[in-house]
Amino acid sequence: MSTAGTPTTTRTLDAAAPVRLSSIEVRLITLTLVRPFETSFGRVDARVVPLIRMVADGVEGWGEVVADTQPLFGAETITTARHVLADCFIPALLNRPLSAVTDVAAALRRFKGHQMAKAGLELAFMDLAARSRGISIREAIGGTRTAVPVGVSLGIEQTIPILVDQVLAHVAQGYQRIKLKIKPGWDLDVVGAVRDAYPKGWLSVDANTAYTLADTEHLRQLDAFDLLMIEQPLAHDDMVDHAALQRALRSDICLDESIPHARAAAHALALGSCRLINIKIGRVGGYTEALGIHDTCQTRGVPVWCGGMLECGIGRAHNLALASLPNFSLPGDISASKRYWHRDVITSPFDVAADGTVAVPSGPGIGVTIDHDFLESITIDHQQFTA
Ligand code: NPG
Repeated sequence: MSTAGTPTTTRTLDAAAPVRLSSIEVRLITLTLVRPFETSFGRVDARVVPLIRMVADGVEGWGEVVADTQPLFGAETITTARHVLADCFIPALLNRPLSAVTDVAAALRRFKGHQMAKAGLELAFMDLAARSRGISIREAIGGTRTAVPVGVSLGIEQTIPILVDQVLAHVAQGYQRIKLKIKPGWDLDVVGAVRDAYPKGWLSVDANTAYTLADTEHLRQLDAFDLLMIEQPLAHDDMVDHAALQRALRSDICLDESIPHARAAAHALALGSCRLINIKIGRVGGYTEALGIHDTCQTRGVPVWCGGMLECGIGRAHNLALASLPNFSLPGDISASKRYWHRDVITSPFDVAADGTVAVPSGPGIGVTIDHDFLESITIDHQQFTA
């Protein structure tokens, strides 16, 4: 399943010519989820989404910041992102030449943390750079797939029968993998009932840090369900306990929250803390680190897959471009637009084909057209920074 070996892909991460950004905008939009989404750390009904738009020489680029209003998945929030963008990161990017997305990473490297805010800028720059060359981000980063295999992540429900109905409905739509959110009190019975209803397909669970090493014996019972993986069972900043747990489990552990950058990925694999890694471009600060994690894993024969953060069409278009890379060999959390939103911010919403794949946009940059009228109608704040 993995695509082991040294990456051989050619990448074009630079713009057609060195870029001097004339403006960077931070826009906040609101979107209400079609169905509330509950994880071990809470329930989401709606998102406020910070979007980034960059302009240089008449070419624009769009990015999305995946921070939430509360620091529950990670330490960042929309408020902290707006602060570091306005007061630290954007001033560091304006009025200097930037040739490639790696220059954006380099200009921001001295600032600690705040990967989600940094990612918004890297994403917008990558879109702009690829558009300036008239190529898609998929082509720019050396993606080899034109459609990527996808799964769906199903939240905690009121009852097990409601969840089982959700599972069967999404299997019928073609999704190649079902991921269940688990937490203490919503785990073994739930996974058992879903396994009975969906005996053969790819099934995984995601605990979002809800357990401790003291739960090892409990978690070992998940081995009976032939899971594709157990995602992030222990603390967000842990690797040592995960290594002990991985030794005790037959199931593969996949790390998410514990991997904020490529160095952490290398450490986790060296320690045996996991056998799989989920890459979220927003969690790791953007393309530079996401590509680094991809390559680190590929070199070691470790498959990766693309995580999701309930992105709107802009962030999801970036996810699709990233997931076109060869070592993304497991289905990603990249569902159809209609699973999240009544109306997406792009003119052609993403859909899942009957074979359980989503097409990677082929137009320049992220390859989607933004629905500007709709975007304006859901905008709640707009800041513009000029050179
Ligand atoms: O399809 O975008 C999606 C959601 C996938 O389960 C998903 N994301 O922990 O991975 C996660 C979870 C999440 C969602 C985390 C929102 C944080 C915010």
